[in-house]
Amino acid sequence: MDAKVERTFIAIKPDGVQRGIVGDIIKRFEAKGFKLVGMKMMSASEEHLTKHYIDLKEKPFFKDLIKYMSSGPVVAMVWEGKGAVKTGRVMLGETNPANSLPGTIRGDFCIDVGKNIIHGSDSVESATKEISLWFKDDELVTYTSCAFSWLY
Ligand code: D4T
Repeated sequence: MDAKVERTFIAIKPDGVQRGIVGDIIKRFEAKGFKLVGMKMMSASEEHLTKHYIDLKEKPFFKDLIKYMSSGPVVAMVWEGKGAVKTGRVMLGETNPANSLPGTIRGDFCIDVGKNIIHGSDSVESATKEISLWFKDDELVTYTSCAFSWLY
């Protein structure tokens, strides 16, 4: 695969939506140079979220996590670009905002691990699975950004 078309799944969680941070988050990914290829707002069902977080099913915080994630709308997005998965995670910061440096999204906008405002795929393999769970093929767009030749 061409490195420049690597895709990652990013979701602004219910607290990020309620607190009005959607624009700030989108702005960071745009300013970095990543290309938005899919976006929708949705209220995710517990069943859908259980599929998304299936690897965490045995964790003690699983039930609270599903309750929190289904407590309001989320903004689901797919961003594309070279190193989108790894760089996306760096931009997010650590899972626990207390360990996230200033300048990262969690470092700048939240406090508690149970309200950490944003999700980002942790590997290319997870990204592929998550994108197909959250988006139908025809909800993703292919286009050339006019900034492409100024980024690469
Ligand atoms: P997500 O998947 O939401 O991007 O988070 P991370 O990839 O950074 O971290 P994760 O999968 O280990 O955790 C998923 C989700 O669970 C919440 N959580 C996590 C929690 O409430 N308590 C905890 O102790 C941990 C480790 C936060 C993120």
